[in-house]
Amino acid sequence: MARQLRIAAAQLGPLNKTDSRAVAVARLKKLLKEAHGMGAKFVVFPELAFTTFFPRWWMEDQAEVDARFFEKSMPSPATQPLFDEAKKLGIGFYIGYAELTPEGRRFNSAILVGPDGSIVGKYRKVHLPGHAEHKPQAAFQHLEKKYFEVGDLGFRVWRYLDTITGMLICNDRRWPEAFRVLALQGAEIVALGFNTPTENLHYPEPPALRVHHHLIMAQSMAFQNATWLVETAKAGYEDGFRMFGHSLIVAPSGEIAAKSQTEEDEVICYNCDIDLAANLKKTMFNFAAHRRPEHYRLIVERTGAEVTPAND
Ligand code: CDV
Repeated sequence: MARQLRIAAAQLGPLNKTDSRAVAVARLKKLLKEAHGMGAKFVVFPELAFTTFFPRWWMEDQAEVDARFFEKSMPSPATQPLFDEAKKLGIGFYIGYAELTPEGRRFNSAILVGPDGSIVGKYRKVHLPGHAEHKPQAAFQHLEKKYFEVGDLGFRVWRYLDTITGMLICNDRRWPEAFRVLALQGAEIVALGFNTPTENLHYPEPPALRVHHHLIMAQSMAFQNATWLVETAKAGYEDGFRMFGHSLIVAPSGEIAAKSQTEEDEVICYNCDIDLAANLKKTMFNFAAHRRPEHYRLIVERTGAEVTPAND
């Protein structure tokens, strides 16, 4: 019998600098209840879902940054109500947060939580975009390289709700290598939260083109890896800085099954046939039959592009 899982993407509208954890958790709980009312069994929340997207600000007092934006434990007294609600409803979720470890290390992390409220898996973001130095001339900063270390847990999948589920975070969605490593471990669902500014920090770019790239990447990554892909935004004007929405549920066929319509709190939901990719995995994307890793060595041996023409 085909496996069906009703999955929701629970998009968050803006969370401003002044919004407390209690405000964020109350909104997340409301979205969780809404998703449950729509029949969802698994809810994907955004990246850094408990606070504003703080890497847009240069801040020098690290102790204050830690206190305001990082979680020293998960769940914590402030975030526990979300876990309690999920357990009460019997619903699993993915959520992103800023993690401060007992050793004082900082990561942009996401966790997979089971319907019993227990943490099943953790992922720490590998592809950190932006810069580490202050750019005072820029309209806003993107300081993920200042505030976080590169994730040290690799790209993993977990047995979860009768599926094989992997996690990624935001900028990872631009790197085919990340998806392929999950697909090589049998990923059937990839859950991903994001915060993507509508404006390009580096050069002028039409907002519609940025959304276009978001859509084509999601569709191609899902298809080429024969997985369901759930991407959930934090969107809207946070303290005046806009981020686009377009939360998505994409089928292994590469078709968009559901898409958000607003830049506010919004739940989208889809009945995902987890076995939909079976034929694709047996034919076109039968990795065992068709992949040629002996010709892919540069992928792991070389980081930046070098011009090395065969006829030099
Ligand atoms: N939070 C992110 O990783 N944002 C990046 C932006 C900076 C391009 C993204 O890939 O959406």
